[in-house]
Amino acid sequence: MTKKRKLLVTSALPYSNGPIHIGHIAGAYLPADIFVRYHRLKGDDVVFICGADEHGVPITIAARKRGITPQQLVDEYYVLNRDSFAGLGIKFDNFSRTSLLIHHATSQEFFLKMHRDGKLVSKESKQFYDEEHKMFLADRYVQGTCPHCGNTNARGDQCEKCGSWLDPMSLINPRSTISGTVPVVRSTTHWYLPMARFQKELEEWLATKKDWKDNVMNYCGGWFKEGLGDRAITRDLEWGIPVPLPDSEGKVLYVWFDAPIGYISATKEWAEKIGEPERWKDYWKNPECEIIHFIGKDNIVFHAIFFPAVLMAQEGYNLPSQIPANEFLNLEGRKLSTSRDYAVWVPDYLKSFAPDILRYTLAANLPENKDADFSWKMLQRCNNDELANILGNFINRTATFLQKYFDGKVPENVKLSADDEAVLDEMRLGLQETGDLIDHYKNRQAVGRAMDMARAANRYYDASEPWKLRKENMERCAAVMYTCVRIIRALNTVFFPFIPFSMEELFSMMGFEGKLEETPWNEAWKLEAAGLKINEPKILFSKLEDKDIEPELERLAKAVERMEKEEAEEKKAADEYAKAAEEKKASGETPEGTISLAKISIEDLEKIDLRVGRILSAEAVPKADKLLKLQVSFGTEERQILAGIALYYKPEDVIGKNVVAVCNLPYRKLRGLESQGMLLCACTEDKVTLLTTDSPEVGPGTPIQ
Ligand code: B3M
Ligand code: ZN
Repeated sequence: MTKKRKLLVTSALPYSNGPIHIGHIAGAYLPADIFVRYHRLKGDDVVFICGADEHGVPITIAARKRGITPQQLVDEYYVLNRDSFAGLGIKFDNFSRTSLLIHHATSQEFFLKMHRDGKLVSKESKQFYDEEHKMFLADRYVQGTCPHCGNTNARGDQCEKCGSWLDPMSLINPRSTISGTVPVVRSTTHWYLPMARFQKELEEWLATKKDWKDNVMNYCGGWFKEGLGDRAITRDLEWGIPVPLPDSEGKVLYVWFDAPIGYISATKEWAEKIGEPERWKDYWKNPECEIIHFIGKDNIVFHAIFFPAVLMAQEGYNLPSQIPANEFLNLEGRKLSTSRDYAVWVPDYLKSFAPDILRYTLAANLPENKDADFSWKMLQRCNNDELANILGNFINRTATFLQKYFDGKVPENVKLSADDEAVLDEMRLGLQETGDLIDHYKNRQAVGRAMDMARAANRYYDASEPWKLRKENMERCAAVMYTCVRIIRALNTVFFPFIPFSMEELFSMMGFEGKLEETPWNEAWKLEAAGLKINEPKILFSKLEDKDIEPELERLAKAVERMEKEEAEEKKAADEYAKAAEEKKASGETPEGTISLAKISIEDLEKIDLRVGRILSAEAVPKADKLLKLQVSFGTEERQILAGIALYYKPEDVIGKNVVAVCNLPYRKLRGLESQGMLLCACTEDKVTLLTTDSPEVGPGTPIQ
């Protein structure tokens, strides 16, 4: 008898700002549910935890767009998403919420312990601020023109067009995506977790994980190589868990700090619900328990590095035993896009189709080791060619035959032949091998192995020819039909983790005894069936016609049309930008002494952010005789500017001068040094003169109009 395992299984907490789609299901929910159902049948002690992630900026923005409060928004999605999971048979022991008091208290406790133990540092930084909405802007809420490729919709953290990583301050014409206004720069102070202090312990711990997936290990290796930095764990926002320290008004815990702690508070809530409030410790603080986080690959760093560091900074908590992270699921050959409504949403799906078809199709095509593709044709094929034609066919032919010729009663006192024994042995082996595959997060193979059992069952049926035996050898016929029911009993169990709804139906149709959910996995092939009376056979899987999936294909085709149009528009804008830059370069400079005839609009002029700056320091740049490296203050901010004036000015000549700078040019590199602006100079053939002002009223940062 193998030892029973104690497992705490979690699925990533979905954000409560939108419905669930098939990409979510394939990433973190279906694989976890299959795993949990299997381990329950094995007799292991499993608690399956999830909950809604109800904090974070996207939630406040979505609520604002709809003109409702964040609480109203998360209340709505809590119900919708909980029901989507239930509708698909993803059966958590608790689907909690991070807006609950128990979660706020637990997260604050974690923060306070780290603060008390001196594990946190506070730092001041500069960030864009939206004056209209009175909020600091996370990098991705600033948009502007990419300084590298001219994409006019580059986000502050990254340009999706050219892939460059950006500093939001380097965007040309930055604008707040929330209000559309031009953000200002402000300083703010936050608490950081200095991850470098945990790096050694994390690396040593991860080095012991020999059976973790490559994607997880590779990502972690990459981050370690780069070196872990400080991570801010607080934010300036109104919605979230308040920082539990004096003078922290308007500051909340960063959503990625509190969300993983949600696994713990959700377990606490579960323990309270079952009336054993201390039971959560049996999973989180008992080293015998294995904690398994099912997630999508975009969440790896938070589960394999960040959250473990937070746990290390507490006391006596278990670290995860496994993080089976999945890759992404594409749809009909394209990336899913929630903002462009290119997805299959679970509530929509459930209106027209049975949950098991999606569960089966996704399980058979999970993005376990590489991105995978889902298509409606694939769903139709999985249903028609496999569920209906193989599994359903075997069940159906057995049940109708029994009904017709045995009055629905499973024969008793039969004598099994070597062939009967052999097929039952294949069921034994199939259960064992399918189980091992599930246990090793190989669901694609596991589904295939289970379907092979159904194929073997059909082969056995065909080879035994019960329709002939009925006339020639009734005794053999009875033995074959008895064996077929035993096979169905095994298939019933082996398919239960994948397609639980149909298997529940099958179980009651066959009149099996006990409870399907309590069948011991390893024994399902040897359970007695003689004498059972089966109920009226019914078709478990009906065929999907082309017309059933056509509306779905049409909807996606429309979304593709929309996306292609938008992409073309973005490309056009970028091309125009590139062309304009090219022309500017080709036209050369206006000859000295003549005033340019080309007119620009007042709007063009207003685009240039000219400001007074004070030169704080200056030094020569080695091996660049024309350049001076200057530190220039603009009041709220300091910048490094490289100016081509070294032939005319010595560093000490310019320190303390108030100059005029163009502040919204893209940052650029000169001799490997970044220049974050350009100083205005009067240029003649033999001299470059810095424009300065000595008016006492104009301090650094004053705009010039
Ligand atoms: N809500 C991100 C996501 O849904 C995030 C997961 C939290 S897990 C602690 O992808
Ligand atoms: Zn770019």
